[in-house]
Amino acid sequence: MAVSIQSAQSIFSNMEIASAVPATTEAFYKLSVEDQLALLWYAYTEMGISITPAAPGVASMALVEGILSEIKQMSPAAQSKTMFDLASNADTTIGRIYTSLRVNTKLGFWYELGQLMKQGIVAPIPAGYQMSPEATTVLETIKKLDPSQQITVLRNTVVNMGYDPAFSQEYGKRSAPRSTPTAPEERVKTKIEGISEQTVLNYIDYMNAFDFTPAIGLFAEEGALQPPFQKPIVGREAILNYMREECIGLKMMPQQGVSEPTEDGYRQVKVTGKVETPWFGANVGMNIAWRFLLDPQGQIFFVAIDLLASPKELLNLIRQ
Ligand code: EQ3
Repeated sequence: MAVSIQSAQSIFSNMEIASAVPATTEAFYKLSVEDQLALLWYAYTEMGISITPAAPGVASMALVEGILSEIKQMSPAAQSKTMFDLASNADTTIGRIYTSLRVNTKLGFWYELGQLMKQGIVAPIPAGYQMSPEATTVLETIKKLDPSQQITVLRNTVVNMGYDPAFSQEYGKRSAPRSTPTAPEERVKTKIEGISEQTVLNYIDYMNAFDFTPAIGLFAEEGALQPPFQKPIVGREAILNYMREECIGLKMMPQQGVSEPTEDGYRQVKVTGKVETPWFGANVGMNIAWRFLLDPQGQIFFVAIDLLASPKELLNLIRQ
């Protein structure tokens, strides 16, 4: 059988991924927009994981200063309506600006709004707001998730706000700005127990240095990268845009792996380890698996990144 992206998706599929994340996200979207906003507020204030203050450095906040000061000057009712419009994907000027922002800037925008809500400058969730029983159930579910799953739910809801959320997912359609890679003397060479494939080691090193152009050179021309709970992003240009958009500030700490030949000279490699986001730093180490399929030239034909259900999955390196 010829190797395809579809067939590659099932390599090392005998692992438990954090499927509570898409299930909870789906339940979240069934709620009313008022409930969604209130739930996010309670989740954010009650989960007890704090956002790293250094994180706004990864977001181009200059782009949102204008909208933030506009919101600050609005009446409380207009402030609430602005948040409602963003969460309900309404076609407004702010909604359109928001959609054009990079992921980290969207997160930074809400981080700032959250701060302003805490300070009473932006309208809080109305005192005495009663969430529906459905929303209370979703909130309780979120509270029981592990921190990496909680922040993934939070992130996904924020990223999908604004007008025409489908647009921001099309990584091939717009070019993201370049980042400044880490200086060569500051880079650290990755070692992964059980892994000697240079392509995989280089992938981690380039990603940790935010050096995305050589990282993309490790991929086959029509190679694909599949982020957690998403469809594969296909082709070097689209993957490069995705990396520039989503990977700034990530710290990848692979720990161990396994590698074996498959059909037609391909090789499948599974690596497990931790990833930290710039927003939560070492407070939330996400348990991750990378499933690589390398082509006969040693290029990345496919890599899936999965959020694991529990730390015990880090040791699941069974070849399948
Ligand atoms: C103000 C408040 C609370 C209430 C209001 O009513 C509504 C809203 C929206 C509010 C504000 C919410 C806020 C401030 C939310 C902030 C959320 C944040 C900062 C979430 C950040 C999450 C980051 C995550 C989950 C990052 C995960 C990254 C991973 C797994 C990276 C994996 C990758 C690897 C390892 C690769 O090799 C390739 C790339 C890829 C990115 C896939």
